[in-house]
Amino acid sequence: MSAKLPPGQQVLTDFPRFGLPAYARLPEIPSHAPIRVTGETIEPFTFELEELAVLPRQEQQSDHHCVQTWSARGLRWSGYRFSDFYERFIVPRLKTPSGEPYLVFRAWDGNQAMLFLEDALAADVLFADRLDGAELTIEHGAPIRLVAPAHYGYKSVKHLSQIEVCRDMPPTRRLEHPRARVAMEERGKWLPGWLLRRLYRPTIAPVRWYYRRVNRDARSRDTAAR
Ligand SMILES: Nc1nc2c(c(=O)[nH]1)N[C@H]1C(S)=C(S)[C@@H](COP(=O)(O)O)O[C@H]1N2
Ligand SMILES: [Mo]
Repeated sequence: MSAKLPPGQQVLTDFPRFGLPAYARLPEIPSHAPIRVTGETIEPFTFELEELAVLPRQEQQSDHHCVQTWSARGLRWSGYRFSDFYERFIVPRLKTPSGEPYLVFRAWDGNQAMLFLEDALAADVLFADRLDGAELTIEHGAPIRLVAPAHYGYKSVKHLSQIEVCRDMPPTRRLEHPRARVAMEERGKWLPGWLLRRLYRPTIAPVRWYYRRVNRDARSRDTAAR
């Protein structure tokens, strides 16, 4: 967490559940939800979430910067460093000693994002299972989400289901910038950050409204069905 906000961001006092409209509905997560790790140059494996407990627990306070220009400051995450996971779980299964330069993180709701391995190994990239002193809720990415504070929020994939290790740069999705570094205002791959911030800012309120509405309607339908 730094004192100054990155370029083009404004502070929100809350931390809304947020994303593309397609992912507004809370996803159905299987009650047993191990994470699969795949890739041409590793021995694929699946790990149970409980296995992460062999790694040292990491507490961290960091800011979340959504590409749509809102920031939530001082979030207290708890979980495991991705770099510790990488050393312990992935490195021993690599068929190439140097490892591959790209990773894709996929989620139970169908969302995904790629990260350069170099960026994913930063000390503040976590697999988080706790937020602000409580177990991570489904709204914020349970059972496990990625937290990559130096990158726009869309790289912090919620509800992790799969990780792929890639030799070639995987295709980025729609508006995704390959690195999306907040400090460099790498908001998107087509248009410059200073322009995108103007286009994105007016979309915050409608997305918040839609996210609240979709889940309120879903909850009342569930209650009616019971
Ligand atoms: N699986 C998944 N991860 C996701 C998203 C999503 O829709 N699905 N949205 C991304 C975006 S755009 C942002 S800003 C953050 C929002 O996290 P929050 O809903 O916990 O606030 O999650 C990111 N990770
Ligand atoms: Mo976002």
